[in-house]
Amino acid sequence: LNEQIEWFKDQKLGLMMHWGPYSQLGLVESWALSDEDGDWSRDDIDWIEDMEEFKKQYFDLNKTFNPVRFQPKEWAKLAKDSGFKYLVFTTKHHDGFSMWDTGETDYKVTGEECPFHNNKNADICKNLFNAFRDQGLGISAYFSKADWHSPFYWAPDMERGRHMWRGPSYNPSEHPKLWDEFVKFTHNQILELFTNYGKIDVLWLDAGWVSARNNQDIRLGEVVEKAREKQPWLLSADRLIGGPYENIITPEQTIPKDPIHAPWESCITMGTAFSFRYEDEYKSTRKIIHLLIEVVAKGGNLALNVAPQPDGRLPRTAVQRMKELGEWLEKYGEG
Ligand code: FUL
Repeated sequence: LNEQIEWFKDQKLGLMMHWGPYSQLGLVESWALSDEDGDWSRDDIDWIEDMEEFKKQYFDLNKTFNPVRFQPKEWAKLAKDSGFKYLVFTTKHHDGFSMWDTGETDYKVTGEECPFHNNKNADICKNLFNAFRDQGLGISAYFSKADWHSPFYWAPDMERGRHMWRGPSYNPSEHPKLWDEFVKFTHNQILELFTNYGKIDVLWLDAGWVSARNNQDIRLGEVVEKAREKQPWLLSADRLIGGPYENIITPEQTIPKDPIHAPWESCITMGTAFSFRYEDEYKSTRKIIHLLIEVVAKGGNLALNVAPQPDGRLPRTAVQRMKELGEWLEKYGEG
C-alpha cells in the first residue's frame, strides 16, 4: 500500500470524467432528481411542468443513451499526449446507471433497454479502462454509494410524498432487510469491478455515508478488504470522512489553503459542472495551468474534470484546452 501511495503522490494530473445518460439533458449530473437540490441542478426549472413526471423521464434516459461516437482509444491517446497520468471515471453516479456490464441490475449501458448495448464498445468501463491502461495510465473508479434508482435504496411503496434526498428514502433501522439488500448489492457491484475489469488503482467512493442517526452503515471496510484480496494495492477514498479506508483526501472544486498531511487530490471542473452542459463556459488554459501549479506546489494532485458529450465525443473546447495544457507541460513540465 505504501508503494501505491507513493505512486499516487507522483501522478500529479488526473483526468476526471462524469458521463452517463444524464449527459443528454445538459443538467448537473444526477442532482436534478433531488428535490432538495432543484434550484442549482435544474437551472431554469420552469420548463419542468410536473416534477414526478420529470423524474420518470430522467430515469428513462437510459433508453436514448447511444454514444456511437465514443472512441476510447482516442480519449486515452489524447489524455496521454496531454500529460495526464490517470483516469477518474464515473462507473456509477447517484442516478444509479451502471456504465459497465453489471450482473446486479439491468439499468446499465449493456442493458436491453439501452440502445448502445449492441455496440462493440458497449461495456464503457471495460473499453475505457483497457484503453487508458494501454497508454500506461492509472485507473481510478468513481463509484456512488447512493443509488437513487435501486429499489433497495428507494423503496417503491414509500415513494409517494417522500422527498428524494441524499440518503435512502427510508430509515434503514426500520427496514433492515431492505438495507441489507442494498449493502449486498453495493458490495457485489464493487467486487465485480475489482474482479472483471483489470487493475484498478483507486476506488473513489462518493455519497451514501454512514449515518448514525438512522443506523445506516454500508460496511465499507468489509468490501474494501474483499477488493484488496483481489487487488492488494488498492487505495480508497471516501470524501473527507476520515475513516480507516480513506487513503486519499478528495476536496471538490477547491484547493486546500493549509497543507494536508495525507495524499490528496482536488477535483476541479474545466467547465461549470462535472457533467456535460450545452454551451458551457470553460476555464482558460492559463487558469488551468495556474490551478495545476498551485496544486502541485502544495503537494497534491489535480483531477481535472472533462465532461463527454452524449454522442460520445469530447467537447471541442475541452480537447483544445487539454492539448494546450499538454504543450505547456511538454515545455515546462518534468515528465
Ligand atoms: C459530489 C457529487 O455529488 C457530484 O455530483 C460530483 O460527482 C462530485 C465529484 O462529487 O459529491
